[in-house]
Amino acid sequence: MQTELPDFITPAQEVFIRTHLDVPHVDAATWSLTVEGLVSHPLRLDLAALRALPATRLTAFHECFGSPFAPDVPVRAVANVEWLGVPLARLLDDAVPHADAAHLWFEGVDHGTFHGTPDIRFLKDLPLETAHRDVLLAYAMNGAPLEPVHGFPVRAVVPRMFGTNSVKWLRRIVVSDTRPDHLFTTGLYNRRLPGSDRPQPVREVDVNSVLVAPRDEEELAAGTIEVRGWAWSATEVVAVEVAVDEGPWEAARLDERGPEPTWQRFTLSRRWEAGPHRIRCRARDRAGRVQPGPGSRNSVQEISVQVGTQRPTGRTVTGADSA
Ligand SMILES: Nc1nc2c(c(=O)[nH]1)N[C@H]1C(S)=C(S)[C@@H](COP(=O)(O)O)O[C@H]1N2
Ligand SMILES: [Mo]
Repeated sequence: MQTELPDFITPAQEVFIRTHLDVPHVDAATWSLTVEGLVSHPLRLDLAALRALPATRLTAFHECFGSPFAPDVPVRAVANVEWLGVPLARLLDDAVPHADAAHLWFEGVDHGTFHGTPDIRFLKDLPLETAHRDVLLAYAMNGAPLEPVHGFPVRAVVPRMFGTNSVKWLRRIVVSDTRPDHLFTTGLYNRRLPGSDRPQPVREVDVNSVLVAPRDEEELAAGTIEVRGWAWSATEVVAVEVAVDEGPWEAARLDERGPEPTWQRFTLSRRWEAGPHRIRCRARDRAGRVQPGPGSRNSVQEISVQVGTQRPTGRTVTGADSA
């Protein structure tokens, strides 16, 4: 999949949408969020109570893992979003988890049938420590209330992790000493990482990058052309290289990441000869991970362009030109 992503912040209407069940229509007036299970003080907050708590802004990339049935297929569904909400840590501090609490279950309002399993809810879990440190309970995206498809009125946002962990239409957080045995936790969304033979939950994102210009199959005039794109990882991306045709790999200019887990812009300007060309980009992160070749969900992306000797007009060449 290729997306048009010119801006550092992706406008809400261009952010990809992923739902497994039916999109619920949540009435903000009756919605509430509970924190329950192994806690000394169970909580129930309505929207006004949540919004009255001190809020935090977080700009972060947002990436879908792709189909849990095809974990090795690249989808490159990615965006970069400014969230506003309440750190989950605040609610956990109020609720006071018991000493044996180790996992948090996040339950959405949505339910329905998923691949033949009826009556299922969307549920994910995280280690208590991770959730306490990172999770934001977001009620706004890019300065506007969440749209219904993106989880109105409140969703979890788990920075640096695949989007599947960021439960939309959040209604219940259960504090537990065990992981939930559930289709979306122990059933689907598990994978083997390089160097390990045990499947692990789909959590931290891989190092990845996407080309946004030129576009696949674009026709361009010969001369200086700038290649542009975005790179991101669970840690900072420290290098992006671009290869044209057989290479070599050339270092692109790469923006630094800053303190927040955002994506990073890369650009490379070079002169192009007329003819067909292919372009690839590959990112490396601070942990030393590099995007692999074909066969992985974060494989190096490749596009094809056609460079002509004249500026393309988008119209058929006329008789005078072709004579
Ligand atoms: N309740 C609920 N939360 C959910 C999902 C869902 O189906 N139901 N899909 C997940 C997946 S797989 C992704 S990639 C992100 C997508 O968020 P978005 O649609 O706002 O981009 O939401 C996650 N949270
Ligand atoms: Mo996803």
